[in-house]
Amino acid sequence: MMEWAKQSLKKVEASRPVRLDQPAPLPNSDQAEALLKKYHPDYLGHERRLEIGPNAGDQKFPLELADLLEGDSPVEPEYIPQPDIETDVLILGGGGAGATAALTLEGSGLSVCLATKLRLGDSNTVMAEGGIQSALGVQDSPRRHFADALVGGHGENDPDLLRILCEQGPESIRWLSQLGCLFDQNEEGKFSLRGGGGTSVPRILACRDYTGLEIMRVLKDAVRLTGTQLLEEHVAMELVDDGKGRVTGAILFDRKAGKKVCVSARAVILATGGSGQLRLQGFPTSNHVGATGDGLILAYRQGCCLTHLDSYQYHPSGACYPEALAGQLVTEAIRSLGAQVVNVNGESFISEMAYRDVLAGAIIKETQEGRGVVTPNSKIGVWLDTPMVDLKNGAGELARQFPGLIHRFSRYDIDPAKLPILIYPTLHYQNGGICVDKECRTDVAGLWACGEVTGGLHGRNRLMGNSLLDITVFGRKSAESVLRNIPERGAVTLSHLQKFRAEREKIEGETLSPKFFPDVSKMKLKPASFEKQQEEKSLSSNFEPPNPFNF
Ligand code: MEZ
Repeated sequence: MMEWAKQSLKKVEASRPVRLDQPAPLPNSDQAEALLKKYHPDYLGHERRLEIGPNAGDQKFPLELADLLEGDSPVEPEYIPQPDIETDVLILGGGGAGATAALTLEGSGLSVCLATKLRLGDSNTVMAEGGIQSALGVQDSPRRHFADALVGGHGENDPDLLRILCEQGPESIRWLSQLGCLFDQNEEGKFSLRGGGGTSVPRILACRDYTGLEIMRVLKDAVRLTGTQLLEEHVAMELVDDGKGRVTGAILFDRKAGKKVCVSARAVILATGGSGQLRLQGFPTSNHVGATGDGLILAYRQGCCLTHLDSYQYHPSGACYPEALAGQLVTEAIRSLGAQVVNVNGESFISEMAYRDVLAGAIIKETQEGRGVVTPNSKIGVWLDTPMVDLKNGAGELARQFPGLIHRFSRYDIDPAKLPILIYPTLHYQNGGICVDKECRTDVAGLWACGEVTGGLHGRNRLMGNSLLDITVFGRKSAESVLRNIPERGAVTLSHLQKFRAEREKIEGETLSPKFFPDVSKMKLKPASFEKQQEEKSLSSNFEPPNPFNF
């Protein structure tokens, strides 16, 4: 297998004994900065300022996102919202943060409605592999966790949010365990803790390499047992307001019925997740198909400030070969157990435990300077020397710790315990997002936000495992704050949209936003019925399946 890379694979194998004894060093701060400035996609000027809305004229946004933030709503100007559903709390988003908020509200006496554009659980949460951080180790503490995350975030994390995250870590693990989440334990029955890029002590709990899937499994099962009204395949098109600046619900699009549904709510929690499927600069992504940044657009139109959205996380180890796996996550945990990052000549050029942004920059540099490995389809990457995990930890360790990885690659006749795998940075996480306070309140009354859609917590570079903790801690916080502060029911209008439309008259172009689904998925707001799809397939002689690549 991978005959085309035979020469390079020989060099990788030959250099293993030396690399085992002499791993590449971590870059110093000058080297790290130089790598970021010259090679990291955030620093290449693919961004612009906005002309309208609360962030107009200040920070820059990636071009793809800027166009959507200034786009027009798909809701027709003549539409007059009339509530079809009344609920106390409307949660938008069916991933980990939204599910956690719903569970926290259970039993409070408030009615809760959770709307998700796909199915409950379809989210970046399930894509998270390597683990969740919590200061549970003997030499660890929330302060140490705080310090590590602050350095990793380039000192730009919101200290109040970060403090809450770190302090609430142990309690969140207890909560998830009580719900039934089975974190890996050692022989003494204690949680196994792994290290990660930027953690000064082992702090990452995992469920092998499917941690997010396991967490979402228990959250999803638990939500289905609550009184939460679930609206699956309901796409959030627009938020509604009371005409005096308070959010009072949302207009959804019921994909099955093919019609709008207006929900009146006393409080709305936005938990719509990230935006990796915008595939900035043509990068592949590790994100699930719904991650198109919808919540950012809806909140921005209401007047919410956004922060740090010029900062995205490109996970250094996205799969690069075989192409069917392109962009999929190869968990950082593999690197923390010893897999090294190696170029075409079998040389280890940077410590695999460098911060994610720096490591991504170093990999891009290596490929741009001719030391990458070129696939038969002209994709380029570097090796992640996975057999080193067994060399360092004993035979069978890779398969024991990373069954998901073995399963995915074995379908293409690649055994990562025997052969290295080819990687390239993949768009993984939206570091920035909607500004929130310690209670997850946005700038606009009636609207709370939690999870990846928010910004500030992780600064400019999130550490591994802090996003699964984020959704747990702040999913709960947002719901607790709603419980304390829920307003009375208000009128349902689109007056903010009228104001936004007046402001956007100066914007050229006809972009409609949110995007809802990535172009490559060919998914539509209103899906064609199954029969119609079959009919279209048989009528069209040149029918092609969706192309999962966009780079
Ligand atoms: O938090 C993450 O992004 C994570 C755990 C990713 C991974 O490498 O597994």
